[in-house]
Amino acid sequence: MRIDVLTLFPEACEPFFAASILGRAQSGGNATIVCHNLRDYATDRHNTVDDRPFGGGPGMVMMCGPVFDAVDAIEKQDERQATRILLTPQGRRLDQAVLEELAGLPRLLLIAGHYEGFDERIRLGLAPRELSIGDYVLSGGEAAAMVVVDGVVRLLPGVLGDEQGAAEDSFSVFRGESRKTGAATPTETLLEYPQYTRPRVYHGMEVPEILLSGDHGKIAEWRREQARKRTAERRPDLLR
Ligand code: 6GU
Repeated sequence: MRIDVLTLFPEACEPFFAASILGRAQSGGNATIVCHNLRDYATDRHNTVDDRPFGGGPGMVMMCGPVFDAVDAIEKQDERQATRILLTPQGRRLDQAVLEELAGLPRLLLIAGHYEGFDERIRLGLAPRELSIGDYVLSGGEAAAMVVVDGVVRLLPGVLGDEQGAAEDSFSVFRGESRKTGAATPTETLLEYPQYTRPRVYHGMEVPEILLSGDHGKIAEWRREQARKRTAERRPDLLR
């Protein structure tokens, strides 16, 4: 998959994309992530990308020209059809199902805005999908773009070492063929079960005996019970 990120702050995004799983996904050939500076597509000598709103009011508005020109130039850099995504608090709220859908596409072009908003003709002319990462306001779309890229790339085949690595995350759907649980039960969305590693006792707190038993059937059953209990306590809304 190729992901382009159009932003006023590529220097804020690039180190994030170079680290950890995302860095490895790129060096392993699973993903190509390219940041583009919107200011490079400004057409005046001050490199202006925003202007005051017609009709008055506070703040500045992202101008059409630089965004349209950038999208045009970036899309020509690769033959794959790019799915355009505008990051905005007005967009569809991101969830795991959206990430899974995006992970199946060949190419994404994320557009991170700043200032009070985008000239409405960016929406009308470029017809992007619009995504929000939650019901709160950030000063710009960069953090949201990083969230989307992270959430998508870790789902690409071969990115997580263990093929099933993402299958039992919180918010992933438990599937009948699940290797970790081995259980053939109907699909459900649960928070993840509690995990433990060495030492067996820490500050007087012990690892549950069942996890040391070696009985993988019993362990799978315990984990599913714990996941259900945790989900019921913390996120009853997920239990339909
Ligand atoms: Cl995508 N952008 C901004 N500026 N604020 C947000 C957001 C996006 N999602 C939640 N808040």
